[in-house]
Amino acid sequence: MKTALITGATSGIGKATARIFAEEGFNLIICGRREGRLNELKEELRKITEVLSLSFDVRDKEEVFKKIENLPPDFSNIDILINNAGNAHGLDPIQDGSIDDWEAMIDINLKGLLYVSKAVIPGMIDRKSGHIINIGSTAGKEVYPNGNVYCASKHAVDALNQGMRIDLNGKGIRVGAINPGLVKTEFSEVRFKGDAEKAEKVYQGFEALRPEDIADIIRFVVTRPYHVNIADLIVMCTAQATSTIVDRKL
Ligand code: NDP
Ligand code: 8X3
Repeated sequence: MKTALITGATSGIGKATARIFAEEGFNLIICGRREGRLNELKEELRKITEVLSLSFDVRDKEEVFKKIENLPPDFSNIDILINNAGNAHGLDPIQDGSIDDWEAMIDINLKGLLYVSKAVIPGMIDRKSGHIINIGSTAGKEVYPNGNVYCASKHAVDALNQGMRIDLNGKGIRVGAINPGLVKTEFSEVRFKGDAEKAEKVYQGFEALRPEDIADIIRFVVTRPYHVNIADLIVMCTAQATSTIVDRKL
């Protein structure tokens, strides 16, 4: 049975992916900072599969390596890594942006993804098998007003997705990215620091993607035959054409 490690499994896309992977019967390592949420999800999913919860902040590199290098034997061979943990922090013009927000996005979306990947990849190389899915964004394919540093962090994920695929070529490891457009999760609440009204407005007047839509695509990607690697996928809701062109019926 395959073992999948999902970062950012306490909410949104990561949580929906954990649920869909449980249906597939995968052993799950669910990660995030909020232990209470991890425990709740573990309670729910352990009825159908084996689940281990690992609470750590992806910014804390010592913790990332300690947790991933000391997995119990039943979970230590990670077949699938979903690099999903991440968020936007703020939506300000570059001249007004908060340095704390910039650092959070670079430390979580980029450096955190690197730490987790570095902890997981050696085992995949030893076993000559593995599948890494990097959750990028349309913000990694284009830049929108005030998106500056978030877009930069996701462009970096796009570059790393390509770089990982090149460097791991011939080692039996599949690497690919899924780049969603607007998905209704806690993403905008985090971006606007808990301002629920502002967050709600992002998704007003059209039917945004749901986290389950992305999870379903991730399921498709990981269940292709071994010789098929979906290298890079952009997914938008029907109402969205680009980051800034969204057909809102307001
Ligand atoms: P959510 O806010 O719903 O989920 C974010 C997840 O990331 C949470 O589980 C959170 O867990 C985890 N996370 C955030 N910071 C850290 C950290 N420092 N250490 C460990 N885990 C962390 O957002 P989404 O589900 O929408 O986002 C998931 C991914 O999808 C992100 O990479 C995002 O950039 C990307 N994405 C989202 C889109 C959208 O429109 N929603 C579109 C395109 C891409 P916890 O707080 O418990 O640590
Ligand atoms: C999330 C999509 O457009 O809010 O990455 O940046 S967007």
